[in-house]
Amino acid sequence: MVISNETVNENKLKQATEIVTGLQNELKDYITKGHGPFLAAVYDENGKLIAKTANSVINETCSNNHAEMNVIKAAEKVLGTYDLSPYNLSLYVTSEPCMMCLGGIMWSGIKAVYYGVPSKRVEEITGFDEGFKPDWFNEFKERGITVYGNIAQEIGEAVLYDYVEQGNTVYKPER
Ligand code: AZG
Ligand code: ZN
Repeated sequence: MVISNETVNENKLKQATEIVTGLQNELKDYITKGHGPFLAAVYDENGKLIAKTANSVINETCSNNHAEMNVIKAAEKVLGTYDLSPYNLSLYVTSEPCMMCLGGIMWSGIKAVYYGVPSKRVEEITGFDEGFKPDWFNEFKERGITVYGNIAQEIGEAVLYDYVEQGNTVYKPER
């Protein structure tokens, strides 16, 4: 069941479902190339793709290299700015942003977030730690950032199940 911090707009949801489903399918190829199981894309308000990047924590040996952090960096490089807010950009991602990426999204000036699998399910299926989060749907709403979640969730969950079944790495610091 899709959730949002605004009244659901069917056009936005239809477009987001197409994009997130496409990302989930593409993600399978990224995983075979050694990426972590998360893929993100940034689009402008005309539906033009600005940047697309997968998680590269393992293959680039950097704990911050989540799909969302990578795609924000890439979009800022493409547009030549550290402030994306004038561009009315949307971020699409295969799973709910983690604790770190919520901060990264806030500081970037992204205006909307559309995600697939909720963090609770990511943690249950894979064992990744998504961190602790405030009531971020409302926090983002107050900052003018629209959020839609649980988009094409089952397709995304299947990709995560496969990632684990194939014996891929679930990185996490020791406790
Ligand atoms: C993650 N969650 C998301 N959404 N994206 C990543 O790149 C992640 N890495 N670990 N958890
Ligand atoms: Zn993250």
